[in-house]
Amino acid sequence: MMIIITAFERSPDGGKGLARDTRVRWALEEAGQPYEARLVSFRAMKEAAHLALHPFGQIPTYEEGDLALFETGSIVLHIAERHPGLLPVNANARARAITWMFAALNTVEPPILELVIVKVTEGDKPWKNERLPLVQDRVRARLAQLATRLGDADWLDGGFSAGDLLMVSVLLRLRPSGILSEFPRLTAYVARGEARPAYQRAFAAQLAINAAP
Ligand code: GTB
Repeated sequence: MMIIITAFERSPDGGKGLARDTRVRWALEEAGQPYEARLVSFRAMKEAAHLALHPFGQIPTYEEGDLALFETGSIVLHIAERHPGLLPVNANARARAITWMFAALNTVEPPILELVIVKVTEGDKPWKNERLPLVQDRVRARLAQLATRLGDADWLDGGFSAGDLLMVSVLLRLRPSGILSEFPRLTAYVARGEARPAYQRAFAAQLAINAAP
């Protein structure tokens, strides 16, 4: 059964890989699963056909036969549970890797999204200049804790896992801010993720769509 995901018809980042379909593509590439991408416009995302797949009118979604999923955490976990390579076999190591998936999405991503909101969505608001340094410092505090835990290891808990896939994906969103480069260990960690052949294929696939004339 062919897997179908949805992605932006034209991502606002022009193909930098920051939209969330990239993490799903990456997981599918790590798992060696072929897939097709159905591209949707911002208008189509809010129409009934897409809302039936995604109640919040967003991308990405995941369809496989009669299964339809939304939320990248759930989609990546689904892929990781069904195919080898993204979660350890040992039960405790597997539970720890899943913990890192939640940590990426529930603890590290929120302040990063807050930063995007202050800079982009609320960029013209009068409170922006007061709020920005506060939010930046909250991001720095999280990154400092993460860098301490990572230490000199290549990955968060032993071998590469779906936890690293989501954590690297979340951290990539920070790169345009310059904050990531304040943390050399995390910069190297993200570079290790990006160097993986599966990430390269996922990145190229979304770029091919977004860089098209
Ligand atoms: N929690 C959900 C998940 O993890 O799946 C969040 C999904 C989500 O935010 N989807 C965004 C979306 O559909 C795309 S990824 N937005 C349209 C809408 O809500 O109407 C967020 C995103 C968008 C653009 C860039 N960019 O251009 O840099 C980066 C990330």
